[in-house]
Amino acid sequence: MENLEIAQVLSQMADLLEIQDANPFRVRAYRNAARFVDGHAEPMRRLVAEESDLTQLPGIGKEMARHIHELLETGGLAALDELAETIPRSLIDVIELPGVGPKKAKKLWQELGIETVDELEQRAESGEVAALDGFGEKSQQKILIGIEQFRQHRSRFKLVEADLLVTPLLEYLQESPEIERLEVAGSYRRRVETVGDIDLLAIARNAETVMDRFTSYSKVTQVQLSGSTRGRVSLQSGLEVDLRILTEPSYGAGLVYFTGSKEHNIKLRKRALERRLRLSEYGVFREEGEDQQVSGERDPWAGELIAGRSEEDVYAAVELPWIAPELREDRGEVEAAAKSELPVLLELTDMKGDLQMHSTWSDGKNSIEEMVAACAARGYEYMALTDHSKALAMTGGLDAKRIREQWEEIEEVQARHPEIRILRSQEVDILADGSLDQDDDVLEELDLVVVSVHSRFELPATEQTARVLAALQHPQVDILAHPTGRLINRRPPFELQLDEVLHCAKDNGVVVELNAHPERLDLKDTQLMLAREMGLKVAISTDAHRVRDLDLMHYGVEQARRAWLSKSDVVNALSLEEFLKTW
Ligand code: DGT
Ligand code: CA
Ligand code: CA
Ligand code: ZN
Repeated sequence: MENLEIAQVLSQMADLLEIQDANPFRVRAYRNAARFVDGHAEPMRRLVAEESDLTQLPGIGKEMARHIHELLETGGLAALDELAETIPRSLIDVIELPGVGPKKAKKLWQELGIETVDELEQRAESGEVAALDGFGEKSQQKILIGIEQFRQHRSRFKLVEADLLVTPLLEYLQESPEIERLEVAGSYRRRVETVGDIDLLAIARNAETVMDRFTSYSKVTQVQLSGSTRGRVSLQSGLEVDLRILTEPSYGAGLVYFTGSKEHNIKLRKRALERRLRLSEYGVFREEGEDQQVSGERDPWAGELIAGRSEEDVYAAVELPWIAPELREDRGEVEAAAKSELPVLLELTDMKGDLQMHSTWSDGKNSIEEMVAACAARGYEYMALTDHSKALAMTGGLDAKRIREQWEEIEEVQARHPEIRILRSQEVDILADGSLDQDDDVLEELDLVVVSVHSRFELPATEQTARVLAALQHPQVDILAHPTGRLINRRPPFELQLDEVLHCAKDNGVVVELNAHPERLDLKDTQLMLAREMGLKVAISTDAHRVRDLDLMHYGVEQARRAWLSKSDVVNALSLEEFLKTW
């Protein structure tokens, strides 16, 4: 059991005791102990293994020390189980809602029988909470807002949302002259499609000033922890942010550790042990003549520090080249690195064109001219205009007649923009029977045919797969767009036998899309890895519906890197000349 988990149990004890009207000193003892344990760098399990006297620690008395021992030995706490017999555990969530707290939670429970957040929401919506003595309209409203935040906070944030929330926080912290270094680690640095929380690492001239600045950021709604080297806050959005202040000799090791993933870290630690070294968040240590297996439970600074300042040093100490954060998922990267077989990963600057975007001819917000000028300004050699086909009537999708009219406008714009090649294209709907929503003679005249599913998501897997396979076998089809139809945190992928689809694409010379839009990222990383292993080519496209969406390309590139893709795996990393030869 880790310190954080121990702290959580102690703080739950405090919550339930408060409802029980226990002695306030006792409640405070639990809260203090929880705060101390959570902020303490050394794991309690190590202290207990060394038989240290826990009561020597600040805030830990005899009872708390007994509890910690019990938690570490049994994984549970009898005292908490006992309390939970008379008070429902689910009240803990209710207590922690903004605007509730132990006193009000108790009243809601005793007078209205409310035990869960869901029940509280129902009763607040029906107005029963406002009618309670000591509550009123205002307080009921505040509770409903609190519940909404609670829900958001329970789900993971899309990477793009995290970017929007983290960027201003970083700017705000950077303004402090006390900050020498500041970086985001964790899943955010690995560019995982969603993040649970944000992990900031810093080197500070004065840790206390930096911690104060962090906890007084205007978007902070709750300071969960504010210690000398670690702080944790919740923002208005529900996003939680950790700040850890590290020392220079350990910074690289801390960056490796807190970037994770946990599974990657475990592999690195194992390599260190095999070399009679100890790898931790503080550095790589050599301990002469000791059994490394047990030394993990000793002083974290024991032995000679041989690396820690930079990530490169840490990897080099375990005889590895530096590994890009996007690869650190224990998907074979450590083994590949050891054999010098890591791929040269795709970079944003490798991208030579964007192969899916919409204009005002269908549901886009900008004209062809505006989209073309914007693509040229981004240094692209080519771009494909892929307005929708007529089945998507609400988008103003184009039938055969209108798309021919569009080609006239494309020709005019092309004449004004010789610096970029405009490809005539369309995002053609795959109809329910697998046929395409455009006339064959039009398809033949297009430079690039992109197909996708936009309807009948509910078809059973066999039918959905047959539908897509039929489309892939059409001789004019070039790219299968957003193959699974998922919207992150909003709509699950439709049922599909993806391996069959990928094989069929390969057999028919069809490229699969990685839709770079951060709501889609479809295919996702593990699926792209399958495509790569099969030798299938990938197109990375923004699906822009306005000029500024063109800048979402980096999300696609990051996801591609997570799937180990190189420049050579991606069709729109080819020069115009090479690109035209592939179709
Ligand atoms: P998230 O926040 O759920 O999106 O995912 P992460 O990867 O950011 O995870 P988080 O925030 O819990 O921890 C940040 C990093 O710290 C994690 O990637 C690896 C490291 N870490 C955390 N707990 C452990 C642990 O128990 N063992 C090891 N080896 N590493 C850990
Ligand atoms: Ca995290
Ligand atoms: Ca974290
Ligand atoms: Zn569209």
